[in-house]
Amino acid sequence: MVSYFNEIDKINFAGPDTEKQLAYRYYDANRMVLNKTMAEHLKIAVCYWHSFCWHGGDAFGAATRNLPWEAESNILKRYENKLDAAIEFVTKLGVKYLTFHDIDLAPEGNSPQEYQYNLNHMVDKLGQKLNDNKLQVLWGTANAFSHPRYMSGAATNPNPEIFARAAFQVKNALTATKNLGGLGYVLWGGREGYDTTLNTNIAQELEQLGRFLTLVAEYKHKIGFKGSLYIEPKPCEPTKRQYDFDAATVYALLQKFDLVQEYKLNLEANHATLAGHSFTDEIAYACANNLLGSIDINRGDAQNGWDTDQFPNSVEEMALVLYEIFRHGGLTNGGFNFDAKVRRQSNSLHDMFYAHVGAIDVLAKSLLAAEELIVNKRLSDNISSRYSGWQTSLGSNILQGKVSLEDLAKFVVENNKEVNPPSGQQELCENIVNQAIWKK
Ligand code: XUL
Ligand code: CO
Repeated sequence: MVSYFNEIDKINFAGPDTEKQLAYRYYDANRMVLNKTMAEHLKIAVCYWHSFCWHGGDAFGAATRNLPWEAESNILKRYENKLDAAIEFVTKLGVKYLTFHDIDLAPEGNSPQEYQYNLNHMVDKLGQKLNDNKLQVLWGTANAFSHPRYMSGAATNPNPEIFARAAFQVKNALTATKNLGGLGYVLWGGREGYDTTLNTNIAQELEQLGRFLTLVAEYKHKIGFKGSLYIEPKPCEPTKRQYDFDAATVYALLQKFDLVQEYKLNLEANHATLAGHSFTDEIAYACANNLLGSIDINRGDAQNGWDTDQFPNSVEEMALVLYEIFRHGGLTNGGFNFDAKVRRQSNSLHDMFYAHVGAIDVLAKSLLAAEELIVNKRLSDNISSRYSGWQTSLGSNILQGKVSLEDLAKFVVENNKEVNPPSGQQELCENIVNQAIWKK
């Protein structure tokens, strides 16, 4: 087997004082944190598409990245080489999970039959590699947005034959994910949205989307897939407005189509910021509604509002994100998928290592800060005391529906006293977070 990264050794934990660049300063896979190892909590995944498929092109320029696994004329062999590169990369990085789209893994071919043949072929190869290297699929998905047939959407296309074609892909990709023992399956809306209301029947398209999501959930149960189904919200890009805009919009869709029990959310940092939310707020909303499933971890650029998919590099931001996730018990089938790509000018294969190693350390350091906040309970004690009034008979009677608006009005008149609101202590809370980050 060819090595694509032969100058790189396996990346190990070396502690915060190491001088080595390709070493972990904080990510110590077997370190116990909140009763589990770091690796078990984070379930870090490398995504196939950005690292092994993307050539570095952008809207203004051509490829900048030379991917040596593509120097092969036989197309199936080319995809087998790509698989070798992916497995070498994740094993050297020391992480356990991969994520992929159907057509990242196998060539699409020129007919549905060829698509199926190629996918089955590559699933066999991947299954073998996963076994040999003790790796797992965090989630699989289908790319129903790149091919020109999907230019007006997949499930929300005006043409039912395109709907059927997307169903064909999702059926195959979900079956493949199940056969590979994947922990989850993602539906990202791709082009499920519109560019102008002038040519769009929104009510019709929403009905189609609801039907599609229902068909996928039914099929999941039919084949006995035990993993989780996730929807990945994104407000726009590629379309002007997407139907899965953010966590709250997807929650409304799930309720409308009676699918709340079937889907959780795969929340992506850069998608939340495009929707105008901080990532922590988006996660908090999902947790409050029992919808958190998995995380696509990346970041945008604060000045240019598009999906730059950069690797996370701020412990200040990430500590809040991880605290929010872990104070609600962490992820079950989900993990942290690096849906992130190196910059177009980072055209050495080594840049992929620098990117992942640095970002994994950011996650690990942030997890330690989250642990400190959860264990010292200063923030959660503050919340408990702020809301303690709801434990009194007045509070519980209100929430249990035992009092009417008139009862409350009478209570206020009889009680006749002004409430002195206590401090919300935001600055103190923010100091407590920084102290947890700075703690050795
Ligand atoms: C696009 C995006 C996708 C999904 C999977 O912005 O995030 O890569 O994660 O289709
Ligand atoms: Co994503």
